[in-house]
Amino acid sequence: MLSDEEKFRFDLEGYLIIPGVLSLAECAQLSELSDAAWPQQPHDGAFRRAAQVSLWGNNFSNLMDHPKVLPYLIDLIGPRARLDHDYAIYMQRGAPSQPIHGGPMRYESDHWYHYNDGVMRNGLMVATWVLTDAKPGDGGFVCVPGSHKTNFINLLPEDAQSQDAMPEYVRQPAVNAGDVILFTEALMHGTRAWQGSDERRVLLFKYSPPHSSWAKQGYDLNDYPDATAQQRRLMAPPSVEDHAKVIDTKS
Ligand SMILES: O=C(O)CCC(=O)C(=O)O
Repeated sequence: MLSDEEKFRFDLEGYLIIPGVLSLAECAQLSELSDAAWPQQPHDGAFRRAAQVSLWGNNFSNLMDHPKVLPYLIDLIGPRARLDHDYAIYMQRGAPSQPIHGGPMRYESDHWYHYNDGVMRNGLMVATWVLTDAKPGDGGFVCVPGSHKTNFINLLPEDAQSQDAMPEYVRQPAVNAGDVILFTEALMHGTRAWQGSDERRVLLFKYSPPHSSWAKQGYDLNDYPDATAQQRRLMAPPSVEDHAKVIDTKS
């Protein structure tokens, strides 16, 4: 559940950092397990991306409804939130930038942020599990704070969008291993070239409201024999009528 200050910040900036959700030992364990599940290949470049890390074992799939993060997602998406897709981004020093994208309803109908009568709601949302530190200037996740409410999405200069320039309104939040970055895809955001000395390692779990799906294909529950009832509700296909509440809540 968001505190009053977190509500203020999310509404103001379109993202939040939940500090220290995982311990350093848990981050190291996830990192080690990921090396076994997704070993680096000789032809891999400095930027690596892997789909569906939730299939790498229960340590990964259990992140989808982590008790410290799920209540935030329910507050921001609603009680019938669904897990849409998940993946990893690993970047070595010199890995290139990915342009700034997202923003409210530019091309994608599920990128939105609404506020009404005390309630915040979002389309596609992201929980980024940070396994390694990103210090100021290292790169990685960048965003334009407040742009989830912009009326001038098309006026972001091209060099800022491509990240050839970094105007002061583009921010790279510093994060520590174990933090979770929560952001709405209505926020303009991207990936900045990695300058850190260690490999950047993040796991991204993306969530949708009950009626929408960004992914082409949803989760096959047969792939998750150990999934709990709550995780099954979370991975259920999109439906307004049919998508059950993930956790029991009166809202
Ligand atoms: O953390 C990052 O590198 C940004 C990922 C991204 O652009 C996205 O989730 O759409």
